[in-house]
Amino acid sequence: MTKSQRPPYSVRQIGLAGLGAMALAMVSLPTISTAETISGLTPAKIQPSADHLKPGLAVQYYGAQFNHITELIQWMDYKDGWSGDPIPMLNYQVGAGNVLTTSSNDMVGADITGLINFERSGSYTIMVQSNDGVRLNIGGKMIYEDPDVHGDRFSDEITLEISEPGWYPVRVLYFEKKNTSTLELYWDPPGPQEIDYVPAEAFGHIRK
Ligand SMILES: [Ca+2]
Repeated sequence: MTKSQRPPYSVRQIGLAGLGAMALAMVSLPTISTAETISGLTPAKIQPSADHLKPGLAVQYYGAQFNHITELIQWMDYKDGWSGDPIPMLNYQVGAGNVLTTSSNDMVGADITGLINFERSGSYTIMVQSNDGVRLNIGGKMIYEDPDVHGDRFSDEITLEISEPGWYPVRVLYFEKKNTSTLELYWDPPGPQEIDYVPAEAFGHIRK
């Protein structure tokens, strides 16, 4: 650290009690960290017409115990999953209840695929809450991952710079190991809306 980069105070000036108070103040504030900005997302090559689009996201399920998203990916390489009922929107915070559209409450892996509609260009702030592991890809970019076993946990705010309106490919890899499960995707689109779940009408998939 050079002299010019030194913070304008020292531990000795604040005192350890002061540092403790600062830490407490940080804990009690909402966890809004410096937003990461991601641009260069690629829309779907062929924009689907409304009559080709089925509601919600398609999902392939895998019944096994995973501890990390990479374990799910390896498992998917040599095991066939089964097609589940489409996922209307990502608003699952179900406690110990069934995971997504399965009738299982534990040991579920999910490969969720489809399209998400960014109706306007501009900045979309998104947030993910997960329990357990998740990896989110949109428009060919990895947007977020929290890949291991954990209780309900939010991402930071992530800003997507969308330069071209339209449908973008989305893929969510997710697993629930045991106990409670959560998978939520929120956004704050450009314009007057506030942050809320990405609505069902913004998701679609092409039937395979
Ligand atoms: Ca869990």
